[in-house]
Amino acid sequence: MGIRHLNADTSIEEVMEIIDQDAGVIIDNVLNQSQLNKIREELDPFLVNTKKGQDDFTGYNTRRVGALMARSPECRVLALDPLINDVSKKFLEPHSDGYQLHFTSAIDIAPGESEQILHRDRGVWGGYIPRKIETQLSTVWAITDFTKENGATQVLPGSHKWDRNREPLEEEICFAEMKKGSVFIYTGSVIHGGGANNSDKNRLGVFLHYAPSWLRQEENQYLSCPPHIAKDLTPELRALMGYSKGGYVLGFYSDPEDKNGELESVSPEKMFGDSKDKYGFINSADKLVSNSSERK
Ligand SMILES: O=C(O)CCC(=O)C(=O)O
Ligand SMILES: [Fe+2]
Repeated sequence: MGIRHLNADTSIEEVMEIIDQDAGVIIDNVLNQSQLNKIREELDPFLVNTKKGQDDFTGYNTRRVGALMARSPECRVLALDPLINDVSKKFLEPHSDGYQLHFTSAIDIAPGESEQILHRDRGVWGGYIPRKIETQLSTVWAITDFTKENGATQVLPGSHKWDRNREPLEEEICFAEMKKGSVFIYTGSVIHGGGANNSDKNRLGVFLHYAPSWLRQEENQYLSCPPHIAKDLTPELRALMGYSKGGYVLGFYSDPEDKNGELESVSPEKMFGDSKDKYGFINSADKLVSNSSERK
């Protein structure tokens, strides 16, 4: 079994079908060369001085650069990609009233790196979330080609349905091999890990992950892209990053300087003068109470 590939003009139905079966799928050739060049130019100044990882998980020959919404205008375009956002919505909203950007990282695997420990990304929440709730929709945008030789992500398609203790066999491991400009979509429940780089060139991917709006984000978006930078982003992107509410009162803020009562218990959208607040009013008190116990 390998990882299936779809064309860039694929339908959301095809993507969802494969995600359901394999928990991973590649969409070929989405980005053009000029977009790839821009991403390179925007990330290189940060990648060049970043220290390599320091343990078996982050890799001793791998560089990771975050805060991509603040640092890279082109990565903002990727975060808002319409197909990816449709897939995130469909995949995550059965267990949430919304979804948010959860993690941004450029992962640059240098020659000589060994395989990353295989894992399920949902482990960041400590294993407390029932498996029936999908917690993450992830993307890896290939900025260089991804090959088995240069460290393409290792993946165990279908492992989202395995018993939690089932260990992968060597021969079950597949590789997210793809041309630069393609995107690998996978879920928080599939076993995967970075590959070993046995080539003489670096492998660079832009990782953008999404999660239900009620979960704590892996990368703190408010510190990685603070308000003085976020003010220049689009309202749509800000809302996706969490500068918005995730429910009637979830994620409100009060401006500590405000003595006029104007920015008291309001949606973060107000900070930027946006009037939108999807959860500004409760539909009914009954619904609010009934939603507070477990939904089937
Ligand atoms: O670099 C890769 O291909 C995968 C990285 C990864 O899975 C992680 O750091 O969680
Ligand atoms: Fe991972």
